Amino acid sequence: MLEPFAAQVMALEANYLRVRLDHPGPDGRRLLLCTRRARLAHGGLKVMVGDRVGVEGCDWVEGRAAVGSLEPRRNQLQRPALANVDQVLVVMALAQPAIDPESLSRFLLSAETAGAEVIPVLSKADLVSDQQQWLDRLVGWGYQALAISRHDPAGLAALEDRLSRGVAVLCGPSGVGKSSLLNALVPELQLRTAAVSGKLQRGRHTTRHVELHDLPAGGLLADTPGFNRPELPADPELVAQLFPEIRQQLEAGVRCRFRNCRHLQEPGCGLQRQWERYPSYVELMG
Ligand SMILES: Nc1nc2c(ncn2[C@@H]2O[C@H](COP(=O)(O)OP(=O)(O)O)[C@@H](O)[C@H]2O)c(=O)[nH]1
Ligand SMILES: [Mg+2]
Ligand SMILES: [Zn+2]
Repeated sequence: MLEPFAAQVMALEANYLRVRLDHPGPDGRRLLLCTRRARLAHGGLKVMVGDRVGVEGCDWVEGRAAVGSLEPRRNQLQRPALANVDQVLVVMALAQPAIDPESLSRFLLSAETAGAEVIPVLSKADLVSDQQQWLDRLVGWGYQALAISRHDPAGLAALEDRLSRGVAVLCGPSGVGKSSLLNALVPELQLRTAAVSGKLQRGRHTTRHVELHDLPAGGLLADTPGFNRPELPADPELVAQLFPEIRQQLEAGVRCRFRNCRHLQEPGCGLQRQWERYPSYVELMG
């Protein structure tokens, strides 16, 4: 084997990058702790978790090396900061705390900014008797959601089946069970999970960094620190692409008279407007 070796950044630590080699080294080792070559910094490039990199100067005994090059990103998510994402799992609890539709919608729209597949995951299904109502409502938003509970192996298996074996990330507010879900999917992980605290029924922030974990069936999954109000793009040109309700109509051949139709009230706009989130869309188009 000849350097540089292809690898992916699994985690960022103060001055180091933890990377995983695509192919194991001579002693079977795949994880290396790396410094950054100075030329990376000179290019003004900030390495992100999920980045594909070239690794050189390998010390197989100590498990150390250096990252010397960075490949162009397929896509990136701002919050959490993650590159080359295949699937964004937006986790919301069915109860404790109950779903706030506006917050769920905002998380989904924010997740769509990467251009990756977005899967709503409704957690703590064990706490409610009616999950179907929300699953049906999300079909109207353009999504095939999953209802799961960490106590229900069938639900976890259904989620594992949906994972593409690429890079997936758990997003959502704190306290919805993201870390619990990662622990259930990667049993040897003992991530700290916080008890839902006090009247607010919110968990404490216990996940501090973005980090990719190997899933038993293949693929990588990142847990992320919870945050409660994700950002949305200010540019109205980008907003329509964040709504599956619009994308699906355009893919099905709906015609608008203007090339750059804003799908508001333009005469000749073929978009059907009878969908639940249409008023939110209009508001975002400001
Ligand atoms: N009833 C129920 N509680 C859960 C489930 N998953 C997580 N929790 C609880 O929800 C709280 C927050 O969990 P945690 O995984 O730390 O959430 P995170 O902040 O999204 O990572 C903890 O008290 C968990 O015990 C679940 O499937 N069912
Ligand atoms: Mg957590
Ligand atoms: Zn239109």
